[in-house]
Amino acid sequence: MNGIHISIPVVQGNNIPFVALKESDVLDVRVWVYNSKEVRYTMKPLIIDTDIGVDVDDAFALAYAVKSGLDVQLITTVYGDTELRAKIATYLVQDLLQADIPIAAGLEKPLKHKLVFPLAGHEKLAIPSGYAPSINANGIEALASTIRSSPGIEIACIGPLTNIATLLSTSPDLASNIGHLYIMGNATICGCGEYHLNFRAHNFKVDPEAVDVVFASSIPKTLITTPIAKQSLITPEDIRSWRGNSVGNYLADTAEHWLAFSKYDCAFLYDPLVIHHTFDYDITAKSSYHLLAITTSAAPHFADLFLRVIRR
Ligand SMILES: [Ca+2]
Repeated sequence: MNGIHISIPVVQGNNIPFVALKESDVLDVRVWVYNSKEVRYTMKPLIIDTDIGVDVDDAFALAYAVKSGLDVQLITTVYGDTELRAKIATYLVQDLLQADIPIAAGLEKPLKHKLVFPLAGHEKLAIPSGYAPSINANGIEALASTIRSSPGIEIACIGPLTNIATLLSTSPDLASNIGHLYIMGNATICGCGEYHLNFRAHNFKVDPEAVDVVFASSIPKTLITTPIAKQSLITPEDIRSWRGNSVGNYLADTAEHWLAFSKYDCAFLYDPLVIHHTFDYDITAKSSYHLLAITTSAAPHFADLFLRVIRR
């Protein structure tokens, strides 16, 4: 903080879970309060690499990042129809949330796998008919230039790891510029101080070679695991409670399309929990293995926090 001490006002209440304060280039501190717990963090540049479109949790994650005031410098899309995914992200982030964040479409095909699961069909309902924003089709180049210009930048990897693996393979010098990778996936922790990555997790299963590249890198990583993330969920009643404004209506519509398709009676907050780790790392406990930490405990109050932020 460059030796400057500033007293930061804190507001606590059901509808105001945190207060943001931003002053000049020497202070960029946010204070986030939940009950008596106070979390202070400095703003850090962040990239979000997402497969927004089928499961609604990516849309939740982008809304959660923007509504939390994070310094998101780039959003890239990955896997399958990345142009449609980029259009969905553009509509949500730039049109509805009014956030000036660049968005670029990344790679459609896994490194080696021939099979790409098709979209479910309800994704096109997430953008208005005829919506045709200009899309930057070179996500890898956008990743490289953003990382190069922002040493220490962190990446929330909430889709398959194809883009990140390709970046590390084609521009290995950029690995030292990446401060941390927060990865949604799965692993089994063994009793002998070891772990095994679990390739049944969707993000790992569809591009296992990309997982190998990313996990072989020297970048510090946190793996948010499926069983831990799955313990934070919201109900159809929670979703209906968002209605009343354009963003809330959009998220509710999109979530209801997903629930109708998936036949689930709740929506799991996998990807929002990944985003939350980027500014409140202790939301879960973890086991550490050199450069990798793997979540081991649930975050029982996270769904409540998420709902409060989305309702702001
Ligand atoms: Ca995702």
